[in-house]
Amino acid sequence: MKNISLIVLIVIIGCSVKETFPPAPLPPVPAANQLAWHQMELNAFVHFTTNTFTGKEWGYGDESPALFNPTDYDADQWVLTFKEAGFKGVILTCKHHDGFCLWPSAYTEHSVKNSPWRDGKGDVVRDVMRACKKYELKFGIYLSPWDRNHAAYGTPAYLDYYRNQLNELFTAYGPVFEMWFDGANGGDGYYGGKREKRSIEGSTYYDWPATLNQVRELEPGILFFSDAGPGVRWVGNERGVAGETNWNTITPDTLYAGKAGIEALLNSGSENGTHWIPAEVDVSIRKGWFYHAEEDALVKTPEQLFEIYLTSVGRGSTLLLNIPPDRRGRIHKNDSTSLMGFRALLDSTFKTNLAHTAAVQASSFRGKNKNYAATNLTDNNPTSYWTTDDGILTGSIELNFTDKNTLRFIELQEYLPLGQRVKAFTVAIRTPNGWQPVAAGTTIGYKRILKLNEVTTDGLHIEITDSKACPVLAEVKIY
Ligand code: FUL
Repeated sequence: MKNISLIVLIVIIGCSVKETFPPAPLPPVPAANQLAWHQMELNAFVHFTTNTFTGKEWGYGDESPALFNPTDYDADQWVLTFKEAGFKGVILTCKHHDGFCLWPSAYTEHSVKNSPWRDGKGDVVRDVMRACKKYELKFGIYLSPWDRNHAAYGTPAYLDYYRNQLNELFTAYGPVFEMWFDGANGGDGYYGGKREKRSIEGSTYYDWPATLNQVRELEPGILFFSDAGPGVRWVGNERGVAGETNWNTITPDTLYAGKAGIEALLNSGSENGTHWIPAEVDVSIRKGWFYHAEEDALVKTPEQLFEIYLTSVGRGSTLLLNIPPDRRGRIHKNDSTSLMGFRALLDSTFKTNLAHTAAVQASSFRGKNKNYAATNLTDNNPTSYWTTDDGILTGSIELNFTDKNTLRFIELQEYLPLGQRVKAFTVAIRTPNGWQPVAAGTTIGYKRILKLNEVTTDGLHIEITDSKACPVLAEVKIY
């Protein structure tokens, strides 16, 4: 009899111990550098080249380096402006499609070394990298694969040139957190004076795997952005809008930079994608990517930037906002004023997290173990989480406030080290007539923000209605 009780006891303990193991990761999961990238949320993009002085968006490649001559250049001013606006990284167009290099490359004459600026001794890449170190932002590199200046573009010899430049950049400058390859592949250009159209086979010409391996040797933690990743994918538009459904997962086999017609897929990712390749939202604060004085009145307002924040960061992406320096080599005051207004809007909107003041409970939590209880959702600690037993794919969370509050936003976060799971959720508020739905969403990912349109209530009900595996939520915030 005693033995039987002992066995029963061991079985009971065994069961409860088993259930309190954390959920197994649901592959694919993010790598450490991707997780760090998610947490950055806001990065600045800087487009600067001879286009700034010619008024073009895509230089033909025949622009004289003598055109590049900023009159009051100050890279520290750019980076400090970005820092004050809350940006965590900067990606610089070291070379855009026109081929002009913002550093004195040993492999071409088409660079700052042949410009009158600083008597040919200037180096924008070095200055931005140093300013990033000074102000503690991460530094990233854009090196256009398409080069309308280079005579060898379209032949294998150009690949040597491109790779030599990568070696140069990744040896002399760094650390580099992200490397950007855009999808503009081939077309007409100067090409060393030939002035012709050159087409390339986008899926094979660049032999990306070899190039990426070369860069990885020099910068093991690097994240590569392109339409297809492998580190970060394009979001499929340049309007600042990630998919309302936004999976960080996608199957990259059939993707390559520049492939036509993949925008919708890139925008939403795929629920059962084989790789973790989150979407990055690139958009310009102006109409164009480069500074043009005639667009001074078209700088996006703080309110427009705030809406873009909601459709990018608020949909689980990272926002890469382009802010181009002007002909002086400074961020124009219209842009910096707008950025500071944007910052002020973010700070005031997301200042008081009302979830802290609420009592929180869930329909169930894993193994009835407090390590996984709903209180983890409101502890402002993104490393603790609420989750359910394996096989439980739904669950509800209720927040009860002592007083009525007017609610404008709800922010949810999944615990990404265990993979992206939630497929659908709803939000309701308590009213005298029972629970009234006020919002609904599909994916959550790193962060999901939904508008609540100033509803007044003392209770909120979140229902996870579908999930790929037991839901694992890190935070719920209410503003
Ligand atoms: C595109 C380029 O063609 C644009 O000029 C800009 O650099 C944008 C960010 O990427 O592919």
